Amino acid sequence: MSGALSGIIGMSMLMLVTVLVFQLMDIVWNTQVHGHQEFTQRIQERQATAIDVESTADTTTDCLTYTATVANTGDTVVTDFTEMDILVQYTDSGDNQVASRLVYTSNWTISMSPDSRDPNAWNPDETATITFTLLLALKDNTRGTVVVVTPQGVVDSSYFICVCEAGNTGYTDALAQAADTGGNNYGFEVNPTNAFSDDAAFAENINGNGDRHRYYNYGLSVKNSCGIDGIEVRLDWWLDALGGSNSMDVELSWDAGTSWTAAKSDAEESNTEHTAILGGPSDTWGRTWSGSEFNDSNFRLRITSNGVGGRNHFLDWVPVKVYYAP
Ligand SMILES: [Ca+2]
Ligand SMILES: [Ca+2]
Ligand SMILES: [Ca+2]
Ligand SMILES: [Ca+2]
Repeated sequence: MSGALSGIIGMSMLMLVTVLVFQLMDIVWNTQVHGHQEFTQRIQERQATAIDVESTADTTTDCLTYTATVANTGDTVVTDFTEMDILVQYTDSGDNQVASRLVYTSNWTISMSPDSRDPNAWNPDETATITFTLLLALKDNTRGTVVVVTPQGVVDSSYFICVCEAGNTGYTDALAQAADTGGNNYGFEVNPTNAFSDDAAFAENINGNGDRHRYYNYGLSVKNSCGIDGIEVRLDWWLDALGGSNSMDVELSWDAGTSWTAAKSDAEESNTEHTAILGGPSDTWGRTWSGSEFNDSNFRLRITSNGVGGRNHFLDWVPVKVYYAP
């Protein structure tokens, strides 16, 4: 009896084990099939993905922030940018060799143009602008490498450079002003901010011979690896009436108004607006400048209204243009 019972129990156990083994095999098989399908899908996605880093450009003169223009030349969409990698390799301004992975949103951002399909997703035939910021600036006159890796593991790379290219800032407008000492100490006492732009509105210095006024915060941005070839200042100005040997002087400061260049003067008198150009593409106003001396914390421009006879001096615009070259 006990022998028969143990036989039945043995058979039951065997059947149970067999069922469990088959179930386990089924699970393993399904997992393998599923994994294989996923793997195949990833291979196919990867084969369908292609990008092309078409160009890079520095967006600031400090060689710190760059843009990479990257075309989606494949057939897949990138939606999750946290799965993308932006890798950079370069020599920084402290002469350190850097190889780092930049962090999405902290160190790099992406935008698509045109972004006509699926807003904020990077579709085939859309070009992405990737803006990336280095932890420390790229060394002057060197180039670094940026590598773009898609979530599918597809890679393209390009160089980015910190090299001065000859050019000029174009006429830039002041965004700040203040009366200086001299004359009646009020400078252009009426609407001084009207000299920020070329238009019908103008600043007025009333009966103020010898009055001085500062214009600054020009937002001039010149790489330190550039040499300064020339500085041009434009004065659009006139008088209320002729007579009295009137003129307008301009001086420039590179250290926030502590030191000044020798003045350049326009002595053309007119009672309607005329344009005077002081300095020019190859006139450095008597000194050697560095790029950083044009930034807003350093560069200042000072105007002096000269004359006798109590004339009013009117000023429409006083922009600055800086010429630079390697
Ligand atoms: Ca899109
Ligand atoms: Ca005045
Ligand atoms: Ca004008
Ligand atoms: Ca104006």
